[in-house]
Amino acid sequence: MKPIPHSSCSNKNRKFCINFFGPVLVLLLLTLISPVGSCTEKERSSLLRFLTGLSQDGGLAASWQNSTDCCTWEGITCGEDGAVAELSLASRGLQGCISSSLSELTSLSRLNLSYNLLSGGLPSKLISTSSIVVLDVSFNRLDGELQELNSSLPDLPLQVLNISSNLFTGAFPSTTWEKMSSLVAINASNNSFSGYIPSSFCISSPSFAVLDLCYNQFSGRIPPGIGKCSSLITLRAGQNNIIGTLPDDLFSATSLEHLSFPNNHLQGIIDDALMIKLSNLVFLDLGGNRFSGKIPDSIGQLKRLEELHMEENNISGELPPSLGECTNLVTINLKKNKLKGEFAKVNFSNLPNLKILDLSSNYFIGTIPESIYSCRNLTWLRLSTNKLHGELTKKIENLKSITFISLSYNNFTNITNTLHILKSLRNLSVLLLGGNFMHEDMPEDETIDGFENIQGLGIHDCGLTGKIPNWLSKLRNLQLLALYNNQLSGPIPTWINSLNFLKYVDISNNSLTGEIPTALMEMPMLKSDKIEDHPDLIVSPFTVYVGACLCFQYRAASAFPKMLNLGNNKLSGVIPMEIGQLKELLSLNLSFNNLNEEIPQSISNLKNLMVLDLSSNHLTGPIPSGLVNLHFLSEFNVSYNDLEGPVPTGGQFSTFLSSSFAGNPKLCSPMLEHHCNLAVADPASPISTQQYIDKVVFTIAFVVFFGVGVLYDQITMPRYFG
Ligand SMILES: *[C@@H]1O[C@H](CO)[C@@H](O)[C@H](O)[C@H]1NC(C)=O
Ligand SMILES: *[C@@H]1O[C@H](CO)[C@@H](O)[C@H](O)[C@H]1NC(C)=O
Ligand SMILES: *[C@@H]1O[C@H](CO)[C@@H](O)[C@H](O)[C@H]1NC(C)=O
Ligand SMILES: *[C@@H]1O[C@H](CO)[C@@H](O)[C@H](O)[C@H]1NC(C)=O
Ligand SMILES: *[C@@H]1O[C@H](CO)[C@@H](O)[C@H](O)[C@H]1NC(C)=O
Ligand SMILES: *[C@@H]1O[C@H](CO)[C@@H](O)[C@H](O)[C@H]1NC(C)=O
Ligand SMILES: *[C@@H]1O[C@H](CO)[C@@H](O)[C@H](O)[C@H]1NC(C)=O
Ligand SMILES: *[C@@H]1O[C@H](CO)[C@@H](O)[C@H](O)[C@H]1NC(C)=O
Ligand SMILES: *[C@@H]1O[C@H](CO)[C@@H](O)[C@H](O)[C@H]1NC(C)=O
Ligand SMILES: *[C@@H]1O[C@H](CO)[C@@H](O)[C@H](O)[C@H]1NC(C)=O
Ligand SMILES: *[C@@H]1O[C@H](CO)[C@@H](O)[C@H](O)[C@H]1NC(C)=O
Ligand SMILES: CC(=O)N[C@H]1CO[C@H](CO)[C@@H](O)[C@@H]1O
Repeated sequence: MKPIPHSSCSNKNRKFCINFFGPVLVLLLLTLISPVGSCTEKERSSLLRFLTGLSQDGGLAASWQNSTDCCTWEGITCGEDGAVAELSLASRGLQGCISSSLSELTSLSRLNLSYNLLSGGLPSKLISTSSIVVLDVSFNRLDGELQELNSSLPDLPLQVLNISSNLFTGAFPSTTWEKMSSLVAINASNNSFSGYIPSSFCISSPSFAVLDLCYNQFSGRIPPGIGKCSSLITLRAGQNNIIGTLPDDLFSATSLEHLSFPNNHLQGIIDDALMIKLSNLVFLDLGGNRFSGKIPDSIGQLKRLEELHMEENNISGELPPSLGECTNLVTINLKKNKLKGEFAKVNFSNLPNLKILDLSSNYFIGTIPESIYSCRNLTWLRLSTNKLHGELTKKIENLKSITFISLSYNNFTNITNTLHILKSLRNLSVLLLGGNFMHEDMPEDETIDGFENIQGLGIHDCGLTGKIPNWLSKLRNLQLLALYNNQLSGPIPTWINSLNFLKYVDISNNSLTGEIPTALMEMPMLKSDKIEDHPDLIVSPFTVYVGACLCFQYRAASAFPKMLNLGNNKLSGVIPMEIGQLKELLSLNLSFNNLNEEIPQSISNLKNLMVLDLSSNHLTGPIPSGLVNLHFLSEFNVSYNDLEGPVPTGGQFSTFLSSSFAGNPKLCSPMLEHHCNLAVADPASPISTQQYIDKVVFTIAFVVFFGVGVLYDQITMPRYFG
């Protein structure tokens, strides 16, 4: 018997892999004689070498005793001949490296080490054994490059290789696959492979069915030769840097059911005559590329199609009416293209399974086709930023499952009618109507009730007149209210604190009058973070995509910033001292009002504040010095008031520009025109380490609170990109 070599874990994680017990084991094993029908001494030795290569064995050693038949060891299954056939150690918390000794198990056909913390390389001997059929090392921390196999090897039996969700780098093997005539599936997604996509398996392996290369750094074009993959069912390569067009040859892979190349740099026109060849397609995702031209008419022939994703391309022309013939459609996402014409050209009556329809940010005209109201399973309807007009009709009440409607930035009319129709949709949780109903009256009709589950309501940018209506007080589940850019007058209603979940209020740029009500200072969500038992705002439709390309478009819709924006109104009186109670606030904007007297010291209690804008009021007195203790404050504006005294120094204040303080002639600071007396002046200090840390903390916090949320995009981003 050969002495046991030191672990072959090849690269940088070597330190985990020192074989402490090797010599001892040799002695022990030499004394062993394996009983007939159980695993051989050689197998036991290979397994124990694998075990010693682990720095964390998840308790395996207790079961893997040299004295017992290894067929009884945890995770091991032997064949009828008593030889080790399967090693199944998924989710064991294993750490350390994968010893190449496993390749000596000559009957091992299935090896599953997924969901561990294994590191180092994947021994190439394991891929090239003459026994392994299924190799799954997905969800580990394996790294390094995969070597091309020696071309002199005989044909190998490997059928399934799952190396996804690791840290592999370098070029993806190409000629290696020529040795594997039984290959069925390769999943190499979620690594850092680069270079070209190979297509060699299409020639060598007639049964090749699944290739997943999503989330890597593949470049170059889609290789010719894929069309020879006559059994190919799934081809995913989203989130790479692939260029060029869809090669004609690709359309010869007529078994394809799942074709997905989102977020690459693909371009060109999708050929009508070729598209038809892929009549087995169930899932097509070409989103986030540069495709142009029209959606081919022949798409109607794809009778099995369930998901169509072509968002964020340069697709023009009208929607082909034939789309209405894809009767199995569940998802249509065509947002952010250059589609025009009437989308009523499609008869939606024949799409009973449709759940998600996103046609936002195109140039559609006309009215919402009545036929859409027959899609009883529709949960997500986004038509924002088009040129649609008209009124909703009663028939929309058929959409009992709908949870999200965005009609923002069109030219819909009759808001009273719209709200009366939509109020009965019991599952509606987000309703975005902004940028329509120009200069209509905000309905104050008490018969607007319902909206039982509404969590987010946006009726902004409408120039609506009237008051903040009382019916809003009945929306018990409201978390987010956006009424900015209207002409609403009257006071801020005192019932505001009865909405227990309200945490985002933007009523800026209206004509609201009166004082800031103290009720506002009693808003439960802004006062306390204790209220956790409410479901978080809205599921994003992107969760649906997770099952799709594995192109991880999921974005947390929670973590909405807690915000009050009352800016640009006609509010008067003082900033209530009770403002200090709103400890959860991240952003407070009271700018462009007629507020007077001093800024209450208690404002310094708002420890989470990131944005504070009190500019363009008539505030007097000093800037509260306690504000320097607000470590997250990154935007601060008190310009154009009548403040006086020195600008506080230190903390985040060392990062604010003089424009934050402009227009207060009585303020003094070394950075302002008006310098303070030497006695009070404090030379601007260089940014300290603590301040730098604060900045970093802020940046992280900012990303967390402001950088997420589909809904946040929906509500606030149109302000910036229409
Ligand atoms: C490996 O084990 C994991 C966890 O049990 C399982 O999800 C996966 O399907 C297995 N892999 C193969 C190829 O069977
Ligand atoms: C790895 O991929 C194979 C083939 O697609 C699959 O059977 C297996 O379940 C995957 N493993 C995990 C952990 O998902
Ligand atoms: C590939 O592996 C990832 C996990 O790493 C999984 O989510 C995905 O579904 C797999 N792809 C296929 C085609 O099974
Ligand atoms: C991608 O791989 C990383 C590292 O293994 C893992 O944490 C992450 O969950 C994977 N992503 C998905 C969606 O599979
Ligand atoms: C978008 O498509 C039009 C033709 O429809 C073409 O003229 C234009 O160059 C394309 N733009 C990009 C960025 O590909
Ligand atoms: C749409 O299709 C339905 C069912 O096939 C049919 O009854 C209806 O007349 C069609 N509508 C239009 C506008 O063509
Ligand atoms: C409304 O939502 C609830 C809870 O999510 C769900 O159980 C119910 O089936 C939905 N109703 C319809 C008509 O979709
Ligand atoms: C919006 O609709 C109204 C009434 O239907 C019409 O007068 C107006 O011109 C339309 N505005 C735009 C920008 O299309
Ligand atoms: C709005 O719709 C309601 C109900 O359909 C109708 O009574 C009212 O006249 C409409 N208002 C306008 C301005 O068209
Ligand atoms: C304020 O709202 C009006 C509509 O009521 C709009 O025309 C104007 O542009 C808005 N101002 C700002 C600064 O957004
Ligand atoms: C505060 O609101 C005003 C008026 O709506 C706006 O102009 C300003 O940009 C806002 N300030 C911040 C910091 O967002
Ligand atoms: C049969 C045999 O050799 N058993 C040995 C296995 O290893 C332990 C120590 O880990 C020894 O105590 C046994 O004698």
